[in-house]
Amino acid sequence: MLVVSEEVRTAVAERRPVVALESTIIAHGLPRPRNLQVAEELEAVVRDEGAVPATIAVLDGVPRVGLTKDQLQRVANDEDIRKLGHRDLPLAVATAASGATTVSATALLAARAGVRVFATGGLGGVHRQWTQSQDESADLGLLARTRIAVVCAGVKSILDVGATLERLETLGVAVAGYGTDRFPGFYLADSGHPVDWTLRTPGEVAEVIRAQDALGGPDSALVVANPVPRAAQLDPALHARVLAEALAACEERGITGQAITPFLLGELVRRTGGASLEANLAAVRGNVRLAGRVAAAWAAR
Ligand code: PSU
Ligand code: MN
Repeated sequence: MLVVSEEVRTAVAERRPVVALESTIIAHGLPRPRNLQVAEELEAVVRDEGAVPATIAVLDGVPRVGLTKDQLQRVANDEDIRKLGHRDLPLAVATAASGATTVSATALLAARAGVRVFATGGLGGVHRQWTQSQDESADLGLLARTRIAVVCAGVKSILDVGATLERLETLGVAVAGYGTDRFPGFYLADSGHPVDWTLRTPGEVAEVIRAQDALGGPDSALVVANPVPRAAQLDPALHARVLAEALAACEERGITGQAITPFLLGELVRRTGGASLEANLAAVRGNVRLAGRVAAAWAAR
């Protein structure tokens, strides 16, 4: 039911470094045609660190871990491709649908394929206005039940970051800042919230993964929160202004459900004249590079 590319399967079997990459950011998080360039670039960054990239998506009902060039192109170019959270996977399989996988679906499929390290941009989480909408990304619940290390720039700043951190604590998901004691803010290096733990090298992250495996306990994730380099972050004042505008536009147009995150990210790109896109990409690139190094350190175990 799950097709793991030969390259990824062999690397996992031989305990060589592998990094899982999600596809929702490609299909729904970035504008075309830049998205395909970025998808290819991210795979190249993983290879540059001596690891094998495993981009994950569902094509014609087949969940795939590790895509060919043509398959990656399809994910980037198909305007009708769905957005699949983990709950959507059996529905997509049974109906032969195609979809890009979010953090939750990617983490589940990666773990099934034996991939231990995953890189993305920003995690989903608790949305502002949660008390009315009850909108909390399925990313959180899945990360509470999946043994995977996910390198991210924190959670998307469109969310209620404080509430998301509280949920991660309740759910028992380990969180550490990478080289910082501040929780990163996706487009910003600092979300304004502290983290309790700081890890400083890929080797230290690999040690935590090892300890998680050795301790056993519930299968939960490790969130490695890696800030966007300060020089590449979005201007905080601009961020605050356009985010307020985008949230108002979202409410005005009555956007709900799965469409909220892509809508807000798109509005931010438009309203910052592309500056939020550059900050997003800088964050993702940094995360993918760090994930490659962590995977390499873990493989050397
Ligand atoms: N990070 C990005 N861009 C994205 C996402 C994350 O830089 O598009 C995606 C991830 O796939 C994440 C999803 O799982 O947004 C969360 O969507 P929702 O809030 O609907 O759960
Ligand atoms: Mn949601």
